[in-house]
Amino acid sequence: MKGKTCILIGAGLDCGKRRRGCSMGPEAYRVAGLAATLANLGWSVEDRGDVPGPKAPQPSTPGQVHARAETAEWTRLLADAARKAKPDGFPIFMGGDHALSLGTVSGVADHAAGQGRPLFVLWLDAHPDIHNPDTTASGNLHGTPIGYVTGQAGFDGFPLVANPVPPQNICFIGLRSVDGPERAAIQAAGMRAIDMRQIDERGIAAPLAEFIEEVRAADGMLHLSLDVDFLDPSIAPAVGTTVPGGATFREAHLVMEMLHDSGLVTSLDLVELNPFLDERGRTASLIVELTASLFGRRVFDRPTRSYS
Ligand code: 5AB
Ligand code: MN
Ligand code: MN
Ligand code: MN
Repeated sequence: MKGKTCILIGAGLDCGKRRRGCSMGPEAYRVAGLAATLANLGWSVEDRGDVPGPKAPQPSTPGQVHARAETAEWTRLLADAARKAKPDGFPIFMGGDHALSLGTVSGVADHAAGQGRPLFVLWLDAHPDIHNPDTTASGNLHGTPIGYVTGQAGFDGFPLVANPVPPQNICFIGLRSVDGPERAAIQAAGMRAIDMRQIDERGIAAPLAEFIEEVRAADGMLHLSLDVDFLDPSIAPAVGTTVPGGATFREAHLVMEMLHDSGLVTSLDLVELNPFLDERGRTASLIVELTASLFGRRVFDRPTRSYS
């Protein structure tokens, strides 16, 4: 993790769906002590403030693509912020809903291409978010970032994706709500999709370790996108799209601890926190604690082991 500098970027995008509240996410992470937590782990922390993107518009008719122009503008701004931050350290994008990843992932992909290294993406989420504006039934663009960054058609008005992420470089973990066109896209591209059943059967460490080894073998950079709904709603209630049967507290920490030990993660999205739906800040605090595990908090040092 480069230079031990991390860069906080507020991305209060709230136009990727109709239910509002994710615009308050960046401030919730600040109040929950994200910067001090990382500083205590030995990182220098630079908070670049909030990207001044457009506000969420009034809810549109269900089924229509919601807030296309606003989301396109956020995509431009956040790709730019990502390209600017990457050479200076480890960017943490404090969302904001998951539509912010159209910008962050495409910007980080441009940076990786400039370094001549492949970009890999780990998507911790109940949903694969691999729609495009033509396949989405809800019209909510927070369900489309993987469609966009892999170069699917249908994103008229959005910046062209200069460096699409190959579907083979993406790993989903935690899936339990997948729409028909999404299942078809995942199967057609042969993507790595770890659903909750696989986690029940194999545990979460073995499939994650396989993916980490692949990233390492390719000398890749790894972008992590953490959707609050990856977690079980009983521990993380502050999200609009709750789906039962999500990752437990320890499964989530183990993922972060293993990723820390891998040394491969170079950028992070924290998305879909809706502080309006939280209970005394517990979801915001949990995400800060998980980020701490990713940035090196541990109980004891331990020797490397294999997960098979
Ligand atoms: B999230 C759904 N697939 O397209 C759709 O929370 C849900 O960023 C999308 O993962 C969920 O509206 C988007 C039904
Ligand atoms: Mn998502
Ligand atoms: Mn989700
Ligand atoms: Mn969601």
